[in-house]
Amino acid sequence: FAGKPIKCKAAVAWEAGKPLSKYLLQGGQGVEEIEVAPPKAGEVRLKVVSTGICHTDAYTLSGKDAEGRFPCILGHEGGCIVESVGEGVTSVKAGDHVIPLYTPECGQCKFCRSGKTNLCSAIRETQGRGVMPDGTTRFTCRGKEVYHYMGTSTFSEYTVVCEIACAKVDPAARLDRVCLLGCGIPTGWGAVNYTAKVEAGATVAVFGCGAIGLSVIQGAVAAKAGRIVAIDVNPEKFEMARRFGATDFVNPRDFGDKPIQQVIVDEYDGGVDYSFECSGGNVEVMRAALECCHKGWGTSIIISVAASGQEVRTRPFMLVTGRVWKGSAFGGVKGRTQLPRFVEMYQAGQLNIDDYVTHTFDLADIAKGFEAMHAEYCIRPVISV
Ligand code: AHE
Ligand code: ZN
Repeated sequence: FAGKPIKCKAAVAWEAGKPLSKYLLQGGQGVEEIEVAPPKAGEVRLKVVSTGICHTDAYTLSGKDAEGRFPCILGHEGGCIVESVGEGVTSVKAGDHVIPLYTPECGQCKFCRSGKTNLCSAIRETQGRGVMPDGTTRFTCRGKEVYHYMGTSTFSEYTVVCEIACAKVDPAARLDRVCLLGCGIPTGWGAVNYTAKVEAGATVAVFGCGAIGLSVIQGAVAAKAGRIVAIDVNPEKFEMARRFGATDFVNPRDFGDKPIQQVIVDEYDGGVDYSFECSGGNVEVMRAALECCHKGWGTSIIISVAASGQEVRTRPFMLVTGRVWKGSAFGGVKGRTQLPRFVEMYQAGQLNIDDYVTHTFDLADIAKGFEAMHAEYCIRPVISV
């Protein structure tokens, strides 16, 4: 196929606020046929083997994402194999196993050279507009241009991404597992170890025990944190949190009207050393996470994505008296240089990925994956593409 368009199946999100299923069911088929153009210079065409579904995909589909553009192909947790490469691409070749990165790593922009952040700026602007760096898309469906999403678009049998957005990983690793390293797991683990730099013995509070919260817990165990406090209004989540290494469990609903920040300050000797907000974008939880931190040094990391227009608040006194508010994207992880190590940890049994996979579906049934995410208990649906 190299150099030629590929016809393949994909889940196309035609319109914001409409369930994917409505369109997937058109014509009685679960998915639609699209055409994927060959990669241009600096680009790589990938065969997607597996993909996770993240709440951010549902968020964008809902229409709340200021950057959502339709029609598009969603998906950003991919386990892929390079099909062909465009002109000038040297760091990957056909057959390599890669995880696409929504936070790429060019190594040359001001951000990459700063050594202070993983937020590469090389292609961020076009990525946010759903196009490749030359301003065009590689997808067409029913004669219409279809936009890319987060520079990854993994809900398709084939996708095109930039070379700088390819993390090459050990081909021995299961792609139906390491696909989850495309977002949720490094986001939580990295927030602990790269953004907060949690030290041994520290007390850590985790608000929300979904995929990100569990990854924070794993990261805190790796950092040898002392007490790891799992907080969730759904006590069903505590069993898995315990399995991942949480030591304490708090359900805010058990304390009546008492604000959860007050509960934590009272129970944990003035508050925690670090807190992580993995609530799925609830700005009141973000506030509670900051305010449950210990006076003088407690640091809170915002991880989840709040709907555009939402704002966080606290009394400035909370910061004046030494609490620190931070946030990070993709856990501060530099994908091309640091993601291969996550795969090694998984292969060595030092990073749990298997337990996240609570549901599996074929691409044609991806709508069921979206439904499962909002069902009672689901950490991650993984789609076999
Ligand atoms: N487009 C959204 C913002 C979305 C957002 O914050 N995305 C996170 C990743 S979510 C992964 O599930 C992120 O990494 N952001 C950094 C960046 O550069 O976008 C909006 O509200 O406009
Ligand atoms: Zn995500």
